[in-house]
Amino acid sequence: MFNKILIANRSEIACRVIRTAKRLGIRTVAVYSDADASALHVALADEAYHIGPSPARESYLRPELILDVAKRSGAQAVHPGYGFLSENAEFAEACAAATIVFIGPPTNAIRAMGSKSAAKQIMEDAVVPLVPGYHGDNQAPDFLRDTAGRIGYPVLIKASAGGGGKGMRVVWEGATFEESLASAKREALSGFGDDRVLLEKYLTKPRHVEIQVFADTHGNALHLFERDCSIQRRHQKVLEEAPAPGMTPELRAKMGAAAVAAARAIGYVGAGTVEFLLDQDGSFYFMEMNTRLQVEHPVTEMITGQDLVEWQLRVASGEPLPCRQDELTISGHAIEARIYAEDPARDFFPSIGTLSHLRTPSESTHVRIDTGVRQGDEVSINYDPMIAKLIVWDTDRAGALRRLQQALAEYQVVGVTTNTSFLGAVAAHPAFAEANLDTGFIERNREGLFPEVQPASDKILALACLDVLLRRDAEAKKYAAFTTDLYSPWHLTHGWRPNSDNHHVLYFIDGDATTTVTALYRKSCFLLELPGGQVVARGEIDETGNLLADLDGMRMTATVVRHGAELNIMSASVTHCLTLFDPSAQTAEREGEGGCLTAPMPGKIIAVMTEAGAQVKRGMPLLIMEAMKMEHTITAPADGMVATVNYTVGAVVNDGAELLSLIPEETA
Ligand code: MV4
Repeated sequence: MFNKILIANRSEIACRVIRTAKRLGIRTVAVYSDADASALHVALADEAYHIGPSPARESYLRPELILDVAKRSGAQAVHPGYGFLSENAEFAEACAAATIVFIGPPTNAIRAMGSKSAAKQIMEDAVVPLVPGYHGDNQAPDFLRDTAGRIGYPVLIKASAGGGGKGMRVVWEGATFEESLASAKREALSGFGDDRVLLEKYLTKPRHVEIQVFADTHGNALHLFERDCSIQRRHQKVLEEAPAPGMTPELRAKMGAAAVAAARAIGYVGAGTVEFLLDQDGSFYFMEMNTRLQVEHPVTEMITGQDLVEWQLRVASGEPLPCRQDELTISGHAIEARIYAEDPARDFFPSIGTLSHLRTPSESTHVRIDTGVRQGDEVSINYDPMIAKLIVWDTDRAGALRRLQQALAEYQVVGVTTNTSFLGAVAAHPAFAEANLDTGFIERNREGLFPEVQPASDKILALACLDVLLRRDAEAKKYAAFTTDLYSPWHLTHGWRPNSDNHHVLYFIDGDATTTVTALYRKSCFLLELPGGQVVARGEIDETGNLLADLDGMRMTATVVRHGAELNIMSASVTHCLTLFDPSAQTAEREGEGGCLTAPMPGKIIAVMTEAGAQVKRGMPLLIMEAMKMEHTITAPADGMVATVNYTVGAVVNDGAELLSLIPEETA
């Protein structure tokens, strides 16, 4: 077994490999780019070496930089993780040339699986089931068109050098074959530098079921059962689970045997995954083989109780497989959700920023979190925006699904937008609960997975108000404690006024809407006037910052996290973001501000008291707008000359609209 290994990766997979290495008493060497200088994987490793600038092509994808660190650190082996150099045959050869063990398969196996058509030929010879089709060298358009006719439409054209769905074309009828072929070849040439294609019968509602295989250097090979990865979006896996729903022992044995035969056919060593398309009639067909540890390997670990990274380390150091096939069993059901910093409402565009608040569900035998980030970390554009993998386990699928929904609801992230609500919608969808799975799941159930963002409920507004008011009280008490005049009426925050009903008015901007809540102070509680009526609210903020609330006698816990003027209210499975608008702060902000004057919120212009060219003095009223049932007077922030007046009485303006512009005196 190795004494020291280098992990040529970052984030969650690097942390995950380090965790197993530490448990086995193996010293670990991390590598990091500029952007990862304070990353978790660097902190966890025994040693860490800077390898270059943030872009992966200048750091993690540079074989010579990785090898240099391996030599300098005395690492005996390199674990590539997944992605990056994990399926780079040249890197694996360079490791061998430097007598450093590449923890992965032999390079010829990597190369053999690198070409779809070559892989299919190997599988055909090994009697592994293939989709009916053609993957030969004859690429003449006429021949391919005739072949497609013999296969029978619909037919799928795939780039031989492609993968992950790139360069695929579905052809529904012969009339469109030639143009689809030409288009697929063009895309293959530009994408992979190789325009060869193969043809397959197109399966209209397949599942993606993959088999985990493992082989050692002593001729042993086995499988660790299957994973269903059908829930994908644009060929990116979203949710994965093991075992596959509805799998029978007979089908499992057949698919497992086919996967092991595939591994043996290429002299495989180490962890590998054989991907199949499983048709509705129970037929299965080889799709491709991945020569690395997969992102989703934890669901296999959770149902078998095996540590696949430990298996990798043992096999790479020459040990035999830790188990025989008949010693492996399935216990329970596991589901993995990939938590990403991306915005489903913006077509899953990556969301970059600082993880200003990060609170995760507690880990247990039922909940595992593989992550590479900590609160305060930056999610940068340089890498895949995965925040974590949330893996849950229970004795059956329904139990695992409940655990998943609960854990997703407890996963709190502020500072970037995440896909947790989308994942929760998938997990809560009846079709998912019924295991009605296939690769078209997300497209087919789209409208149920992207619910319209609803306005804040009265409950959310009440929680936000309670948090604001309780924090203001706490702030005031803290301030009062530092003054000599402990009993000054100015320290009181309960809003008491002689001859009036003491109250606070809170303004919230909720998407495009604005909501006003009046909070009346009562003995030991607040009476909140919400859109849906009055609520008696009381509560406290505990030492962890949680809000313990009582709304009309209904008790609940919530977390309200500030991010600038934003309030992120998280309670049970609901997360809502409101912006607290403080008119006094807005005016204060303008004190020193020269230049243009913008609308503090959406509203309507009801009076204009100036004109372009007018000389004005600081504080002079220039314009009045009405918003949230109130009048807001926009005053001159400084002495100067009005340059432009951009709206007339009656105009409706958006938040931030430039109402007028001013040339301050010193520049006038
Ligand atoms: C297919 C198929 C239907 N019929 N082949 C997508 C990328 C690569 N993994 C192979 N893929 C497919 N090949 C035939 N003959 C449907 C897909 C497919 C898919 C497969 C697995 C997981 C997600 C998918 C999403 C779209 C299409």
